[in-house]
Amino acid sequence: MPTIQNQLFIDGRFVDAQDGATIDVLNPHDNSLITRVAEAKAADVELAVAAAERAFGPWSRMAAADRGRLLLKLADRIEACADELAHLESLDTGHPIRDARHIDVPRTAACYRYFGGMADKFQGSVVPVETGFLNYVMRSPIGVVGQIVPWNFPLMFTAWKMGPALAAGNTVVLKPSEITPLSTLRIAELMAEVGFPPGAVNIVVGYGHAAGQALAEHPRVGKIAFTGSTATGRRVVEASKGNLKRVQLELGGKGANIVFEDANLVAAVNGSAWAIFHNQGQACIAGSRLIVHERVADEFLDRFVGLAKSIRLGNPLDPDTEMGPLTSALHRDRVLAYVDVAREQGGEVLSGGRAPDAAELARGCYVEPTVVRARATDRVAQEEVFGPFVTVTTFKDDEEALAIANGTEYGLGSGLWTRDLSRAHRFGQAIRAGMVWVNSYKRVNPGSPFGGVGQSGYGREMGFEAMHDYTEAKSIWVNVDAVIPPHFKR
Ligand code: TXE
Repeated sequence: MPTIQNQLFIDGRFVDAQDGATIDVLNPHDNSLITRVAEAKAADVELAVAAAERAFGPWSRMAAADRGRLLLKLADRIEACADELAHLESLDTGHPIRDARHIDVPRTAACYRYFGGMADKFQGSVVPVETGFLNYVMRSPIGVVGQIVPWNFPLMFTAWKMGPALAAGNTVVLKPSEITPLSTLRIAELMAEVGFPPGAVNIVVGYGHAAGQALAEHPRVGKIAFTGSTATGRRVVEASKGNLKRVQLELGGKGANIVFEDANLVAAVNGSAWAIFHNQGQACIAGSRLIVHERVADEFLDRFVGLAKSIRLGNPLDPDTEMGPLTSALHRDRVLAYVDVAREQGGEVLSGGRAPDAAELARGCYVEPTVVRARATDRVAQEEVFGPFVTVTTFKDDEEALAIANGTEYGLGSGLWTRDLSRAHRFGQAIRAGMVWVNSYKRVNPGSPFGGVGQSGYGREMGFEAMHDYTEAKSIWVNVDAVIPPHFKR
């Protein structure tokens, strides 16, 4: 069994909430209680911010290479605990254990390692200004940053947020989702073990309306980085305005995934199934809108629906399981309600659309892989369902494909399948999105910027972009040997 931490992590110590409140953490496989975790409210967030403020001076002045070394040590420690962390993530979120072990944990370690290496390589610049002056631009940390993480990829998303923030010299108060706090608390424990100083990282588990709101409003938090729904993102922007804190938003998506008539259909079918059904479709970049050329639609759908029906649902801790439960019962109900919405608007359910029959899954949050034929303007093709639910729409020509792809308010991830090189580049540039994958889908790497446009948010995680987003440019002018005549002559 993995180590389960169930207290808040403030100033280098695990502590109860000041009012003793707790949150039940459930296993989505059967809705049984895993543990009760301390619930932070505004007073606990205040303690965490104060600890992060005290830690900021020493942490930001520490040699960048030393901050980097701690992140590298953390990456090593995560790899040493890979089985345990995978188990914990799988138990808490419902990720199939094979994915948690071979995707979430390695990507988490890789992210901390990338930013550990980045810490002493991210640098400012010298500007060639007028004679007699030296002007250099430093990248200074912002200070205390607040980070709010959702429940779909807790282990990975905390790495995406904490890695660059810490490498750049900020201190962190992070609020995991109240639904899935366990891997984040374990990471905090590993951080303490490898030598992160008290206060550099603080974890306040709590509800959005209380702890999340307090963090977003906090007058001494310099930046808030948020991943979650577009509606909550708007509330975060509203809450942040008191001290004009910087805001970075990674919000919803409605990923277009276009299959052209010249695509390698075998690759397109497999890639499209990964695009939507990995993590039960609970991914902001999920390829949730399949847009298929009408000439290949029948053959494509025949194979794709066959594959969807064959996916093995089961207890996420079983190594043979390919798809686990959704992460909460509330969310399962939300996803299943969209099946009715699809039918009401004339959509045709080609597979799934219901909870599985198997008795051993009856108490869990399971939904069968669901494929729905819908029009591009239907609600299910416009709103983020965030489940194993994909709409299929056909098109006649490139112009129509692009109009459908760009026909939502979102702009996060999207993919296209074609053998035509110039079309691949043309669409890569024309699709309104933060990321486009050609003959592939959902590739991420700590070096490559991740984020969206439109209602998918702004700012970028990972890569140099993230380091920019976690620092301020500070311009310093030094008069080396300039003689400046007096401006006001007396
Ligand atoms: O998200 P919320 P929910 C989308 C997806 C899903 C929908 C609703 O479509 O169906 O959102 O999920 C914290 N101030 N995504 O309701 O509310 C909350 O505690 C500050 C997309 O779970 O956005 C949690 O830590 N924080 C997505 C985090 O926000 C607040 C990931 C996300 O919760 C808050 C998850 C408040 N007022 C859902 N209210 C993605 N982009 O990957 C809540 N929170």
